[in-house]
Amino acid sequence: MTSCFSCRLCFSIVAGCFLLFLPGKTNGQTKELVSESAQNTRRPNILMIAIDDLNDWVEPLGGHPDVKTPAMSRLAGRGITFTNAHCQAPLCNPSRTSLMTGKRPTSTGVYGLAPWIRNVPELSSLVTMPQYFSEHGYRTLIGGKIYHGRNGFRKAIEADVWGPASGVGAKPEKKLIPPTPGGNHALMDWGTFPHRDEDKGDWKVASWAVEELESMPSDQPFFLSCGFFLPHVPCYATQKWFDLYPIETMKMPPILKGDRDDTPDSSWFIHWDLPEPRTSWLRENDQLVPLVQSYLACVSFVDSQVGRVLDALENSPHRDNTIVVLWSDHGYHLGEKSISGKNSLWARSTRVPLIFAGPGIAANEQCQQAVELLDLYPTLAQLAQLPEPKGMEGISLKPQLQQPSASRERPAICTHNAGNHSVCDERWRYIRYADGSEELYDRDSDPNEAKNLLFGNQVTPVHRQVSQRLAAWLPKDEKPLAKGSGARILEQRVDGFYWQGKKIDTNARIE
Ligand SMILES: [Ca+2]
Ligand SMILES: [Ca+2]
Repeated sequence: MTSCFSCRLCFSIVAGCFLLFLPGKTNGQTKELVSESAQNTRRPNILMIAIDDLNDWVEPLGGHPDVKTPAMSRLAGRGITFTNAHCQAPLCNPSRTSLMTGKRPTSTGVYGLAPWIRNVPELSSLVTMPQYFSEHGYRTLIGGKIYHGRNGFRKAIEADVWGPASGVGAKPEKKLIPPTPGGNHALMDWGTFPHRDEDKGDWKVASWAVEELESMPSDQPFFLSCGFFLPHVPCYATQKWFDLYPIETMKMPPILKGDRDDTPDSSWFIHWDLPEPRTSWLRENDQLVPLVQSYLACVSFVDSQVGRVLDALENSPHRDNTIVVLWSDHGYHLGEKSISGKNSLWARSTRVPLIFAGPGIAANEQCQQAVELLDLYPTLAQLAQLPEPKGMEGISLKPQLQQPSASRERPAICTHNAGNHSVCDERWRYIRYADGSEELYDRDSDPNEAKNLLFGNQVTPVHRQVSQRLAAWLPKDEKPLAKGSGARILEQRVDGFYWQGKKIDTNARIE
């Protein structure tokens, strides 16, 4: 599938023989170790690069015609780009929880920015991806934003080595934009101010990853997770990155008038009241263009940090035996469909960069099959020739990494709070909300998902048939909210919908 910027312009990854079972040193569970270090040295290393809130505005996905991401293009040239990859939740905590545990939000009940799995008795013993690799003899390292916020930060059970926490780094003395609705949230800011790239949080995370790659012990395979914070708001970058995107020539995203006239009320309920400004506020305050420019500047800056880490890998003894995987936790709206931010079930929120490179992976290829971030855990385990992890809900991408045209049956599912899901295959996106309302988009002819084919009374039998086929994949037996859930929680109760514990008054919609 090719992403289009507008209707008019189309911009276009065998285990050894002897296993010893030794007491685990990190998490109290049995630790399975390969007896010979020679076995370990044959296993590939994993370098996982995570980027926060990065939508498809990267060169390998062509989501914005002007975007400059040479490092991600270089990685794509060495590997496979999944052009139809989707997050399992359009929000940091549930998306990352899903990816790192291999379970859907509907299987854990983690839908909001809280809880952290270790705080929930029935989830606390879930084996995360780094833990699984640690159990199999890997040295695990986590730096920057892998889990949401400071979840698990510096906890020995999560990783052997911890790098810096994620963070903005240098900040202006006060916000650069006018006070934003909903409490003038400190993160809702963007623009440039005098500072140095070296003073940014992501620079420090990249520097840590570079140092670890340069000094990595060679007698043990590693799983290095390096998580960048930008282009998450606040979108601050130094002037040089803004200079890449002169306002006079910068293209704006397709913001279609009346685009939500054919979307149900529930499409508003799932992002009822957010600190991220609506498009109307951005326009009234002359902030739409500055936001787009700031986001692009931050994407290019973070790409340069990806480049520093890739350079370090390529200059290291590990270059030929390391699988690199790059992903973002979800996308981002920059004015499309009347909103900025995430928390929607459309492509702008669900479509994410997903690139694999390394030994055994085809170079410079694209895979158009619908895939899920949930697939990472079983994929990386299989690529490392580890036993199949238990309880995985994703499906290994190894067939596609060897042959990009290898077909997959299952579509990609994204969930935002219980009962609200989108289901994507190679062509269509079907959405069903908790109240039963629906949307269907033909992404071949309508890449911006503008025309809801289930709106009105003229639904064709073909569109009804496609909807029913995709609806059959909707999650069943959805778990209720996990203990301690909070932030961006939508609940359906007997007397209506509640956003963060407050009843939704449909007359008070903020557009
Ligand atoms: Ca995020
Ligand atoms: Ca529309």
